[in-house]
Amino acid sequence: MFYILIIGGVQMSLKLGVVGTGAIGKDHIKRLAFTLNNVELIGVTDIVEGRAAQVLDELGLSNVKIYRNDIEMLPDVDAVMITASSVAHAEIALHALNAGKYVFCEKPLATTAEDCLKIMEAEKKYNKRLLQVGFMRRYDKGYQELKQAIEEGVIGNPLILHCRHYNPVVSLNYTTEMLITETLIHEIDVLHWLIDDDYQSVQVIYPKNSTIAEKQQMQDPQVVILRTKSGICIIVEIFVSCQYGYDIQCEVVGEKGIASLPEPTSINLRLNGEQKTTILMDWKERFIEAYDVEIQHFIDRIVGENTLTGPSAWDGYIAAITADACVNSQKTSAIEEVVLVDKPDFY
Ligand code: ISE
Repeated sequence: MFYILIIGGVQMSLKLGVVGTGAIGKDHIKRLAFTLNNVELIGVTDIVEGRAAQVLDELGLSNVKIYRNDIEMLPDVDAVMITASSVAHAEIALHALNAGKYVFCEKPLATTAEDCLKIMEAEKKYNKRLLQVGFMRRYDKGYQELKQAIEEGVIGNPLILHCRHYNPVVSLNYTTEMLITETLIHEIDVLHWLIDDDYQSVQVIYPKNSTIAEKQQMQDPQVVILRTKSGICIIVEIFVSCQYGYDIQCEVVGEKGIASLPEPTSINLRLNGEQKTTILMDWKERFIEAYDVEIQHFIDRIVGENTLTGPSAWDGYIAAITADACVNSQKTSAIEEVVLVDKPDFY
């Protein structure tokens, strides 16, 4: 939906361009064009020949301009949304920041901690936040309710977290490492935000491999144990070929009770001698509202306040360093420390 706000005679609508039109790119293009307010989708670009045109055609958006690359798009936009493949995130983010543009970067911010630091340096020059990372779970109503219950002390101090991130299936190019860098990365971000604590160490354990994973030559499932600075123990099961559905669970055991992430609502059917509810299969459906709220928040903060408050480049850096420690542990089977640089005052 495209509304133009007129405040004091000034036109307030964010001119935005999208870099990358794969699965999540297409999804975001759709919400930018048809659902979100105060934003004008100026153009898109994709490194894959013909893909941008095909996506725009499928969505009935043939009036949106296709640029040859992100650099060509920059002069025409106020903000860039990065939904390209993860390895390209850092370069595109740096182009945009160096041109003084706002950036919404899908997770992960970059594939190396070093690139995250470069991005933080580029942003710091402006003395205000210009970049938000697409950690959408923080905008999910369920996680927000869980955080509120913890903060209100409903279950007492958190001691243990049991979490599950299961996908029915993943693309054939998925690797053992990607279970951490593309999948666990969401838990890495949302859990330290949830309990307001920092990670001290991590360890990855391999249970028996699934036969599907064996064919894809990856290790799946994996169990990740994260310990926080205050001593909370977090156990996350990652299983990306579980077949039965997209299943996200988070249970917080406190000193006097347990709080769990609410299940997505679905009717309960009693029929033909069975009782059943639906489990979603598609991750884009599970967090559909969170994505809308997250990106609307990004737009509104820029249009209204001229700065950002969502997940920052520092959060992207924490995720990258913690993911690196997990990937090391995949290789060593040992407990690996999470060592961060000092947090810049800016963040
Ligand atoms: C996928 O890579 C994502 O980024 C989604 O946000 C996540 O929910 C999904 O499980 C991942 O496979």
